[in-house]
Amino acid sequence: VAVLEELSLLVQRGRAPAVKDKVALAIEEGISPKQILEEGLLEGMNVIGEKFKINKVFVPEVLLAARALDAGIAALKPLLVDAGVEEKGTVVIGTVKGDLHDIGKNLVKLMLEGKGLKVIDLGVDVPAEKYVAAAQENEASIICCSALLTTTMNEMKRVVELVKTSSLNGKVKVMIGGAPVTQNFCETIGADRYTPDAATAAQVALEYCS
Ligand code: B1M
Repeated sequence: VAVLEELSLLVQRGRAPAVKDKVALAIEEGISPKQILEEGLLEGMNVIGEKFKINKVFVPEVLLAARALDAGIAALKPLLVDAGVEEKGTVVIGTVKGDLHDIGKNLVKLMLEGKGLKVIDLGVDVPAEKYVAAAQENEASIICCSALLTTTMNEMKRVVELVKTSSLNGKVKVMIGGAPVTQNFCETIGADRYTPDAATAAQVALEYCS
């Protein structure tokens, strides 16, 4: 679909206001929010990710693309989140210590809210202790950890260990995700669940809460 290709290109070029307008146009054309997100917005960021890997683009371009992606996601938000749904449970979410990537985490947060779950967002660079303290304070049922770097994903192991040795043991599920995270890694560190994308994470979280 032409409008999705244009959207992907606008994300790659970091054109935040134009991305916002194009999302509105795609909605008007009747394209589903899922398609706009996956085949337009995220596709654009995938291309940038590949170019970043081979040094064809650098941090400033990636930051501009990230800002444009955020603008697009914000424009989609009303379609992804049902207003006024009753809260079904509480989830603590954050990107692990040492890691500043937050686009995936924000997307998971949006989808969780869309399922009627209350989300406590701890932001980025979150140490294991902070997840546990927040889950205790807010009587959360789930901790969601995001990591985008192979060097930071090991912090998830610390979260799992800390939960197991705290009052949360057996009460709180630890869910993990992010580009370098795998099912195998999940089993190795003893986390409760790995999900590959935001929509699946929200679905699983809802099942845990009901
Ligand atoms: Co960085 N970066 N980055 N980066 N960056 C990656 C991750 C990298 C793969 C790029 C590459 O080399 N190809 C690479 C990591 C290599 C590795 O560890 N194996 C990398 C690197 C090296 C770095 C720096 C070290 C670069 C440098 O400074 N030299 C640096 C590290 C900073 C730090 O964190 N300490 C860095 C910095 C940055 C920016 C600041 C420029 C920017 C982040 C901006 C921001 O987040 N606000 C950035 C970006 C944007 C990327 C890429 C290009 C895109 C990531 C992204 O947002 N994708 C990325 C390349 C790539 O991933 N292909 C890259 C879109 C997002 C929606 O996807 O986060 O995967 P993702 O989320 C998915 C799923 O993974 C899942 O749901 C989402 C989709 O539905 N999911 C979860 C995510 N979290 C979940 C949690 C769950 C469940 C599912 O909980 C239950």
